[in-house]
Amino acid sequence: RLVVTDLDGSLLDHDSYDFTPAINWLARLKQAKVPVIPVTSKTRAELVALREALGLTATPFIAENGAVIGLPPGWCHARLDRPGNGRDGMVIKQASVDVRFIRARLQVWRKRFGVRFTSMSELSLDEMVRLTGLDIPQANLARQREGSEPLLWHDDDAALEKFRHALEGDGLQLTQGGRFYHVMGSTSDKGSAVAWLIQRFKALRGRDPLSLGLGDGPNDVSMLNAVDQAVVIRGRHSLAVEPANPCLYRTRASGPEGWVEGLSHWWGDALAPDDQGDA
Ligand code: 2M8
Ligand code: MG
Ligand code: MG
Repeated sequence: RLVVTDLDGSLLDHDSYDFTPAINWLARLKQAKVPVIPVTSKTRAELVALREALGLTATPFIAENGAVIGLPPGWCHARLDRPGNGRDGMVIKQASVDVRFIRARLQVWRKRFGVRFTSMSELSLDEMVRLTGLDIPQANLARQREGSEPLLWHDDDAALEKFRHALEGDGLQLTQGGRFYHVMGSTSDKGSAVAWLIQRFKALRGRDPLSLGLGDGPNDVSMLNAVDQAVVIRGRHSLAVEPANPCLYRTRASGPEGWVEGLSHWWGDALAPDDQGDA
């Protein structure tokens, strides 16, 4: 088994970033040796402290909507990976284009089309704190982007579609999180990163995991299509494109309460204490 999960608005409350309601289920999954893999818009820098707090330091992570994948030693492959190049011997895979290229193209399209947006790198630290509810150190970590750039859109829908189309010509794509739009390489969404990680699980363990995915936003749809069992957590955005996964459960509760509701729906009976977890 394997769990892939969005953080903001899913495992973490959208506003307070609290995950207390999920603590019991996290402990249960740990006991059953089921890897819980954060798949998030957050940066690698933000994930250092968060993985610690969530007790998820031994599992991989997917950061910046699929642009950055981190593999702990237990998930590395002698033939497929170079020796750990990250913190704690983690192997870091950069699956997107460099954020400097993204920022340069954003300037080009703003100038050419006159569209109105503010990218995260243009926000002051104070504005970041006010908009997200993060504290100053956390906001600083959120600004350490490697392969994606969040932005606030101030223009209309027609302008957004024109902008999206122009980015596609650059090999970039636009996806929507809770507060921000995110621009990244067109091949590096959450779904592709999760599919890659499931292949890695198979290469290491010799069998396919039963995978469960949870998310609340438009940027989670590709991930929810890449897993065996999916949970759409009640959120603030309607999903413009609905997941095509036939094994889909929609929660009534939002945030971490919805996360618990979704896990209980699919695995409530299946995770007995003696379950070895990786079946
Ligand atoms: C941004 O991500 C969220 C994800 O839903 C959003 O789009 O609203 C990212 O900048 C992330 O790095 C940051 O931690 C988060 C804070 O709310 O916002
Ligand atoms: Mg979310
Ligand atoms: Mg499978």
